[in-house]
Order: sequence, then structure tokens, then C-alpha cells
Amino acid sequence: MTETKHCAYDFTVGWAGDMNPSSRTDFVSLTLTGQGSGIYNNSKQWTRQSCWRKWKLLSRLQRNLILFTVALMLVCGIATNPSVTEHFRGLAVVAKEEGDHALKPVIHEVQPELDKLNRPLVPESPSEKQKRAAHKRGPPGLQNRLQKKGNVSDTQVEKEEGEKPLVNWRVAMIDQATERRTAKEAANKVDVPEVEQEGHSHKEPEVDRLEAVRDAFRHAWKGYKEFAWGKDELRPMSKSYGEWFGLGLTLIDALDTMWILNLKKEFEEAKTWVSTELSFDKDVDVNLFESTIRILGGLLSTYHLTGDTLFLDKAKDIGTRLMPAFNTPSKIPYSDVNIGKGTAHPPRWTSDSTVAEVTSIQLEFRELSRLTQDTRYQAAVDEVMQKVHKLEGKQDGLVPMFINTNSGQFTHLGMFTLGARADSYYEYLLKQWIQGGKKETALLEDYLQALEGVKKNLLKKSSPNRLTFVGELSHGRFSPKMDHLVCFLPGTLALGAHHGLPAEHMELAKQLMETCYQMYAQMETGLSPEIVHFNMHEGSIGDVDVKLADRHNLLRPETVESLFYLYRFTKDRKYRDWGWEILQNFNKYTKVSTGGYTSINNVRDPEYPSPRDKMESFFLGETLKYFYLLFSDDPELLSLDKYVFNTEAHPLPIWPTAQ
Ligand code: DMJ
Repeated sequence: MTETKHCAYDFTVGWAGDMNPSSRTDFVSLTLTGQGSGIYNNSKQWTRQSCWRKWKLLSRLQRNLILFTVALMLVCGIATNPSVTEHFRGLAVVAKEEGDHALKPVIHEVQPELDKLNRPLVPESPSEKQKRAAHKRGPPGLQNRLQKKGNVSDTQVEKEEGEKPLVNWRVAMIDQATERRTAKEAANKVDVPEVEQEGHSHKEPEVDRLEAVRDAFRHAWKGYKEFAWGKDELRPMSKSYGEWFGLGLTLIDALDTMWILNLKKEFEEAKTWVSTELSFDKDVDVNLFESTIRILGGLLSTYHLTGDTLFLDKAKDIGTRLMPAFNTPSKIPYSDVNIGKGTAHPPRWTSDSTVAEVTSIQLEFRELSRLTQDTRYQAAVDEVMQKVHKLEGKQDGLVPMFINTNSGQFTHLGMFTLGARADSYYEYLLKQWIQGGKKETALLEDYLQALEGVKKNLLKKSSPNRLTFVGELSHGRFSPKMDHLVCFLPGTLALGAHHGLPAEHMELAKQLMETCYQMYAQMETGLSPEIVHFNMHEGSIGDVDVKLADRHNLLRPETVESLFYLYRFTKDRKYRDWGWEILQNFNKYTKVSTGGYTSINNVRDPEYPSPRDKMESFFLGETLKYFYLLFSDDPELLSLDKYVFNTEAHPLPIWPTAQ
């Protein structure tokens, strides 16, 4: 037996319940090796006794010295090891969100290699640490960031906190300091008196907010122009681009935004590209819905705003090329069209189309018929609505998510959501009714019945703060899951109320608006995740849970869109303040200093939101446009009595009643 005198103390700090235990466990370890007598018999008891004996032999001073040293090393180790602190933070979040399931295997978040390269290099300022500490306390109650800070504007708070350093994500930088400076300078330009309205006190530098939106657009455009000109989407981190249809999607989606924001130079450059470069005579498959709402919708609205027939000609060209999608046995269109070959097909794995896609192309095709006096476009999309109107398989006016292009019947029965795959069906019922001069009663009936279905089956209150939310139904089973996409609903409800539908729609709109705002305010970055789950059990700590796989933010517009409608109709300035807060957070966490904005993977980590390297075209087409309209004081700037916005924020005229 080997005679080894060994006394070991292991002080271990590390967590094994996180995403990748092996690589993410860190240790602070102290080993004291003794030299006294004792026989190593491989027994733990012996080791314990031997150590204890040695410990007792030490003087009190020696013992205190050792304890002090150990404690000091532990504290230093934890404070200086970023991965250890990260683990602490990560564990706290996982524990909070996953509850008893924290130790179950979790789906790994998608973190491209690029993200890892882009970790911040510059140490954070103390003010950031304080901020994060505040975030870590979690959001037990409703949050209104402005009120929580004593009803001062964010800009004032920024001043107190001082500036942040550049956060370098290596490939590109998100320049937080510049943004804060810009916001401060902007806010300082005008000294606006405090206004009290509906109990909400605030400062309102309207002009500067508009300018901040224009700045944001210019910054997004700078990246697109430099690295992705004429391509579908900017990849701002890698300073490159992504192609989807190969049709300059971002450029076309952004045309009317530039016109509305009065960005003349940018608009003219884009118009030149449309007239000289844009060709739809291409052997490419495009998605019918996406190309209708973004390209056809964008061209039609730009035609209306500018009166330039270049855009109408292009709209007619793409609209005509999309028509083969309707050549199906049921007349329910296929999802994909080859605009060069004139052929259409469903996705490879199914002959289904999604319900939202086939019922959210009507505003555009109907308008194209009106402008061209060619009735074929409208006839095709009206037929879809008539068929869906009569279909079996709805529940209290709620529609399933899929429809078969052969049989014309709903499939995947029993699943109901106002989120992905069904959302804009409901939106377009109301908006077609408005577009057509409020005469098509079947559309209105379907809309009103669907709202009753929502109230009966999907509307619930969260705990502890009783936020009203819209969940989902799967074969009679309720799920408290709500997509950010559902946040179009407050705006649509408010629009309906404005057009004469019951006042209770407006009340529901206000409640849901608060919920959508809380989906931002309760996150550490102040940006909403893609999906939340609401807590319904009495005694829940927070209203909102976010699963690891749902923490991304794609720069989506729905909440800003609804804030615009709510402000237009109520003039309650809190909606503007909420929007302003959200814009500042987009600037803080998604702006890439070399140009453009990026989607992020993790709205719960303000230190490392993890860029996804993609700027969706709807950020320019919708999100920034709705910000601008929210902050604009001119109710005649796209009056909601004259225009109806398609689901991609492209305004189309409400038809004159004579028609
Ligand atoms: C946009 O393309 C449209 O708003 C669509 O209706 C839903 N998805 C995106 C924005 O989130």
C-alpha cells in the first residue's frame, strides 16, 4: 500500500445544468498537501479524519489566515472569471424560466459561429453593470420603464448614467455610445414643457423623434446600399447579403417608407434601380404571399404616393406573373410560383397552403384590378375568400392553419391561433371590408364572428398582473402561448372600432396593447421575444415565460404598428412613449455600426444579445414606417379614413364609395 499523506480541499464553483455542461463548468480549486504521518488506505473517512486532525493542530491565527485566503480567492475567482459569472446569470434565468424542468435536456439556441467571434471585447462601464443588476432582479410586476425611473424620459436617465463604450462584435460594431449621444443631442434641442395626459407625465420632443426615425432609416439604408444593393436582404455583420427571390426585396419594400419619411435622395436612387435593373423575367420560384404583400403591395402603394406609372407598370408585371398560382384543382392557390416559367407548385412536402397566405393577398390583387380595369386579379382572390367563407372546420369563426389545394378543404383541423399561419386572415377580413367601402357584409360577419371566437376560446388573463392575452387551442386544449405576430391585433381592433364597430373592440385593443408592450418591457433588453408563454397559475412570480428557443427578435413591426393605430385614435401619449422606448432599444441592441440593423438571438441577455446577421426587409418596409407615423403629428399623413395598410404596411386607397 502506498504511503501517501494527502489532505485536499476542493472548493468548486461550477454549474452543470446549463446548455453544455462539459464545456461550461469552471472550477476554483485549492489543494493543501500535508506531510504528516498517516496511512493512505483509500478511504474517504481516513482522509477526513487526517485533515481534521491537521486542522486542529493549527493555531487560531493560522486557521483564520487560511480561511481568509480561501475566501479571498473564491471572491476574486468569481469576480474575474467571466464564464463563471455568465453561468450564474444563465442559471438564474434558466431556473426562473424552466422551473422544475431546468435539468431536462434543452434545445440549444442557434448560435452561429459568427456570434462566438463577435463577443464584446471592451469591458463594460459601471453603469451597465448597475443596469444589469437591476435587470437581474426580474420583473415581478408590470413594468413601465419611464414611470419606474420617476417619470423622466429615457434620455434624462441616459445622462445620469453616462455613456457606454463601443461594444465591438469583432466583425462589425454596435455603436451604443453614438446612439446615446444622438438621442441626447436630439432631446436637448427642444425644450418642451411637461404635459399631463391621462395621468402620464412626459417630455415630448416630437420633431426629434421623427428625426431619430429618419436617422435609423438612413443607417439601415447605408448598410444595404454598401453591402447588399439590389439584393433581397442585408447581412450587416458579415457585410454581405442574402438572396430569397433575387428581386431586390428590401429595396422595393422600402420605397414608400422613403417617400413618407421624405428621404428624397435615397428614394431617387432606388427608383433608378427599379427602372433600370428590376426585371421579373427571371427563372425563380417566389412565395405567392410574400411577393404579393412586399413587392406587389410596395409597388402599388409607391404608385399611389408618387403618381409615377413606372411603379404601376412593374406592379402589373409581377401581378400577372403571380397568377399561375391560382391554377389549382380547388382554386385555392399554390404557395410558390416560378415567375419566369409561369408555373406554380405547392411546397415539396405537402399539397397544403397556409390559410393566412391564401387569404392575405386580396387587398393587393383587388387594387390591381381596380387600377388596370382587368377583373381577373380580383376574381381570383375573391373566389378564395368565398370558398373559405363557406368551409367546414371553423370553430366559432376561428380558422385552422392549413388548406389543401386539391380538395379546397381545411386540414390539420382542431388547431387555432391568431399567430403564425392564421394571423392576417383576420386582419384582411376587416381591411377588405374597409377597402371596398364597407359593403361586403360577408367579410364583416366573418370578422365579427371570429372575434367572438377569440373571446370565447383564446382570451385569458395572466398571473400575477392579469394581463389580457390571446393563447392557442389545440384539439380543445388551451395553450397560453402567444406569438409576437399576434400583436397586430390591438391595431386591427382599434381600426375596426374607428370604422364603426363596437366600442368594446377598442377596450380590448387597449388591454392587448398593454400586454404587447409588457412583452418588451419585461425583457432585459426591452425587446420582445418571438414567442412568450403566459403564466396563469395563482402565485406566479412573473406574467411571462420565454423558452430558450423563442428568445429571438427579428425586428418585427406588429407592436409598433398597433401603437401607431392606438395613438392615432386615442391620442394617449403613453403609446408614443412606449414606441420611443422600443426604438431606443432597437438602436441599443440591434444597430450595427458599419450600417444596418440585425436580428438577435437572445432578448434576455443585454450583455450579449447574439446577432443573427440579418436585416429583414420588413424592418424598413414596416417597423420604421410605423415608428415615423406614430411620432408624426399630422393625421393627414396617410389618413386612416382614406387609406388601408396592407399587412406589410403598404398603404392602399380606400375605394371611393361610388365604386
Ligand atoms: C411581415 O411580412 C408581415 O407583417 C406579415 O403579415 C407577418 N410577418 C412579417 C412581419 O412580422
